[in-house]
Amino acid sequence: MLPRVGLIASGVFVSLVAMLKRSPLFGGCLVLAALLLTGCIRLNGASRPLPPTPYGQVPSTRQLRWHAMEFYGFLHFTVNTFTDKEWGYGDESETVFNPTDFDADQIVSVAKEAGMAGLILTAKHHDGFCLWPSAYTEHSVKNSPWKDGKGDVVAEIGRACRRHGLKFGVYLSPWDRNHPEYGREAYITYYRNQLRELLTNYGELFTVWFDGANGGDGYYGGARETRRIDNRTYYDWHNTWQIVRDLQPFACMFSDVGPDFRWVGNERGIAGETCWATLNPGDGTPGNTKANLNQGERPGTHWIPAECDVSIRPGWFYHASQDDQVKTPAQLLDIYYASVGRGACLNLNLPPDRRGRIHENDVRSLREFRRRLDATFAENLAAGATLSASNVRGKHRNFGPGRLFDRDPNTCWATDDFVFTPELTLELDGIRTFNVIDLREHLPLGQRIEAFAVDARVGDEWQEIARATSIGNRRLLRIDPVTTDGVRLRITGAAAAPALAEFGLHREP
Ligand code: FUL
Repeated sequence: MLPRVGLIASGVFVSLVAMLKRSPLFGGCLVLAALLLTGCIRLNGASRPLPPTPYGQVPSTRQLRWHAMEFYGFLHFTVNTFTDKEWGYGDESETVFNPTDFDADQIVSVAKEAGMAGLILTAKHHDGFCLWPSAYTEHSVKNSPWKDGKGDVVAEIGRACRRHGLKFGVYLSPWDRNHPEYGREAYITYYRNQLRELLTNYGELFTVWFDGANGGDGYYGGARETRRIDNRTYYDWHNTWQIVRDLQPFACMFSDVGPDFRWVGNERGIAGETCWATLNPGDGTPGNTKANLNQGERPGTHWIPAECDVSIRPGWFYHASQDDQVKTPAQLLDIYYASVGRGACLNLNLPPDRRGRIHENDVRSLREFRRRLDATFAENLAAGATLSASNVRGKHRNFGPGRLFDRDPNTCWATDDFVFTPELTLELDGIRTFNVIDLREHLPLGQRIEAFAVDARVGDEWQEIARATSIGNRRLLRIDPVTTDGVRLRITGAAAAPALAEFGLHREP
């Protein structure tokens, strides 16, 4: 009924404008027209409910882009690859950097085949050696024998990423064990100059990654001493971050506490069983927080979701001695479910070897990991189900449970305001066996759901098969295989009317 009233009102409005346009009273009638128009919107509005009001902190556009990536990689590559170290002292000769068969396309295509959406290269690690020919130091590829000093690893990886459709990001270690001025004001100018080079010469960056290792002993231009800095004040982070905002507005910045995404608190790739995207980072400077990085905090003052960084090998850099310690496909899957599956992004490190390629053992493991993931998520066994929800916002199909199966994170099943604990029953299109449950919240409205449970129908009874807390970008629950034709999702706790974007049931082989 109401949409028709709206249509008639719109029709009357259009004819009125056409008539009055020819009249000398047209100007004055604009006010009347505006009033009528408002009325129309209200009438139509009643039939098509507005989305729920966002709850608490919500992600920025750049953070939403980052969330959507879910899985990307790190490339740890520098003089350490050739000296067999994890942390170079800063006195390494530039001549040690000499990959014998560097192949950016091989590196990037391995990442792409593994399903990564982007790569982050260590443009400079703690040893200070630069993988691009920086104008501000001699300690770089330009003084290495590789390509007669004409090479630029940052440019080559960046271009290969673009060729293969991956996003590109850089790691620029704040700690620099080579630079003579490290610990003093002059180094900050140097660091910012380098940052500007990377932000302006290598196309769009999806991230700038600021690691948290800061100060200690080093070469420091020959001083060979220990230099301590106060991480809260030395880098003047807020002004340093501003350079990134000015030059790459869509780059998300990582440090232990953000500002755009945070460290998950361990280098094993494991997010908290409960993992909120919000945090109370204090004044926001690294080293000045007691925030719970692994689980996040709720309600938090900022939207700073977690990134799980972990290496495919024990070390971040390539060591031939670790060729037999590459994580197995099963270990990689466990990490995936404990990171992406808990609403975080997974940043998996692949260290190029001394040839400048990803080693065959790593490639083998990644391929099988990807094969199993693809097999698992190829089909959503809930997609053909008949749905009945205890509540639908405004009883309108725009917010109906059908939205859970459109593979569009921008639509959602939402409830009326103050309906916090709805239920959804799914009559599956046959008897199905599944062992993975997949949910996503509609992130632009914030993290609303605090607890949920899933039941399977066994005979005439509902039996609980899974329960968990946070969802956020994504929640994956691995369970023992369940065979049934009836499933029920119960939202058991929420801070605001739930807005769930996707729901899936899958079978992991
Ligand atoms: C840390 C560094 O000390 C490690 O070498 C590695 O780069 C890791 C990702 O970040 O802060």
